[in-house]
Amino acid sequence: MSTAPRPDSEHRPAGWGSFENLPTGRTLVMGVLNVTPDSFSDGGAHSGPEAAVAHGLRMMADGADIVDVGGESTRPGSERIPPAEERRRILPVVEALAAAGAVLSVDTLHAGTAEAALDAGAHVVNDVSGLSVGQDMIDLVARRQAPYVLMHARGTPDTMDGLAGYGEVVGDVLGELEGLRDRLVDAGLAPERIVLDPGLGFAKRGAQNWELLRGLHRLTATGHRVLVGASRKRFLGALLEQDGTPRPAAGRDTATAAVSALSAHAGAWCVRVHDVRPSADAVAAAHAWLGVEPAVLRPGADAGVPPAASSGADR
Ligand code: PMM
Repeated sequence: MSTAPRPDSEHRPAGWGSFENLPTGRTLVMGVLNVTPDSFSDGGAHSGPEAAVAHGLRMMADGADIVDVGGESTRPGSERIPPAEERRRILPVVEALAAAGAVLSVDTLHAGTAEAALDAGAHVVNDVSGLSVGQDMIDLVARRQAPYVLMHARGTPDTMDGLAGYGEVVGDVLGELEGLRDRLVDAGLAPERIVLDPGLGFAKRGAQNWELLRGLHRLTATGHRVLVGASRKRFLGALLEQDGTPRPAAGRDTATAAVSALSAHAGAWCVRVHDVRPSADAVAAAHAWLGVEPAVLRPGADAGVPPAASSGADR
């Protein structure tokens, strides 16, 4: 559940403006903005891009450092849509949020959509294809030197649930990510632009997600930034089940925030969440625990002038 917008005088979220300006030395929060026809519908009046943009701005005010814009659901069994429709949904939202200074990632399986979003002002490509990644996507991010979230997945949203056989899940996922990472580097993408993501819930059974979280340090040990996307996922619903019934997605935000805090403690670069405020707070608590300076906790905290990433002042 999102918090209500603050009064107008305070409701001027200042984003970090570019990937290079994102703070270093603390875990970032990425807010999920799913721009699908029913996502923001209140029965008609506010179902257009305006409602999605307003939600993105509200997540920034709540502490989102990055807004992840997606137009196509990748849940198991979800419906595939033509890339042209995907672009029609997300591009106006990307343009408006980029103009407001947001750092934006585009959550897409399609190189054409990723390129159009980069042209419209997005900064990061977030691709959940995993082992099915197309050469066109690899060539695109290499050509544009676009920061790229390389998420582990096997198969497609329709087939992935049957592909969760592993010898040792952390080692297998890491090995497959490193193979993909090498393809990206061979194509010319700078290694520091590659973010690794274990792909929780993508060809993973319940307990395997916890093993991956327990083994997160093996991903951070590669030297790459690491992103964790646990928000509201099925394995949290199973954890919180009552009488054999999984907790519905809307009741999983407290557990999500706990995973965010623990991910921050384990050195994740970023957590991807639907409800930003609880995770931003949880990450702030983890940072206080670790002794990280609180000065850079929120975009706009210093009147909207983000510190330069290279200053080191935020370490
Ligand atoms: N999970 C989903 C969608 N996109 N992107 C990254 N990088 N990591 C994830 O774990 C991830 C993602 C599926 O979750 P949603 O349908 O609730 O957004």
